Amino acid sequence: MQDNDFKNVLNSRIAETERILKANLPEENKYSKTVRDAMEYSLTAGGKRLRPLFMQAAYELFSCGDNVTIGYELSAFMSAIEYIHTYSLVHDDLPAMDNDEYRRGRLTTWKVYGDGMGVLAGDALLNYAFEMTSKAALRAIENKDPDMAERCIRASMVLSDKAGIYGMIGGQCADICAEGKGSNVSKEELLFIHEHKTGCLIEAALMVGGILGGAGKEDVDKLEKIGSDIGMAFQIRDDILDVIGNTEELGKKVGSDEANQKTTYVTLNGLENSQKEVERVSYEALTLLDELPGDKAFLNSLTKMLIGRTK
Ligand code: GRG
Repeated sequence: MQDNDFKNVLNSRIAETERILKANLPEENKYSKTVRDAMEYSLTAGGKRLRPLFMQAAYELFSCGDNVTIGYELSAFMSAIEYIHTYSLVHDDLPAMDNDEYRRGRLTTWKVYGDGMGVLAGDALLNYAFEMTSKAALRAIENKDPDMAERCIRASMVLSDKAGIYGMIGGQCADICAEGKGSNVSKEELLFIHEHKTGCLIEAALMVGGILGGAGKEDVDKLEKIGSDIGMAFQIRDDILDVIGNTEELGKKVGSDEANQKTTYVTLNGLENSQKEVERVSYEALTLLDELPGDKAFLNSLTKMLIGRTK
């Protein structure tokens, strides 16, 4: 895909994703308005929307090719994964975790609404994500589409598995436990943290897209491996950006890993080798992507864009 074509498609997909994310938010209620506002605040603060974009692109590989209309089920799951991702950031920024005041260039949710409301907004986003995926399954049953209902249930299982104790929460736990160890964190431990905290949700995005689109087990396994590689490249690049990045562009402080004497891929392997690893695992993902059906041009360009990302 030509650079300009890719940028145009990317921008229009981000705009459509943002429309869906907002449209799918829960109704307002006067007594729970504050938490609803905090959910919306955290969700509409920008962000790259990578997980829904990856999900949509994987879905398209197995349905009718490029630019498929986003139907009810895909819209529900694209929203659910971004709600889960947003909840994880809202909770990660809390005083009890990273105590961060800025994210995506704006004050963090707890800084605006208070830490109690920050906890609740994260909880509400997580609960609401699975309300959406359950509704999608129920609607398919009511529409007498057992095949789609089964896909929704399988996709929901993957999402809960990858976001929970076996996935992102497990990774966050390992990360918190490693904090006290300063620079005495082993490479094995660090890879576990990266794979789980960052990789699992990217794996889920691709797997859910594939499952909803009708992919068989073998292809879903390949999507999982591709997600794992992209997640690893993404996180190593994140470690690099914490050293060479620009606060304005990133929308958050840089240099925090060094200030916290944190072990990162960069502290273990140096900047140059870290970027080489970003490229190696990204190309591994691209090679595996070639084995999947459908038009891979958008997924290919999206993965390549992340190799040198600056935000
Ligand atoms: C609190 C359960 C719980 C988990 C938190 C995601 C996470 C785990 C912590 C956030 C801190 C961090 C550096 C995570 C690594 C993953 C990562 C780079 C997240 C940011 O994802 P982007 O860059 O964010 O896609 P945007 O803002 O673009 O949506």
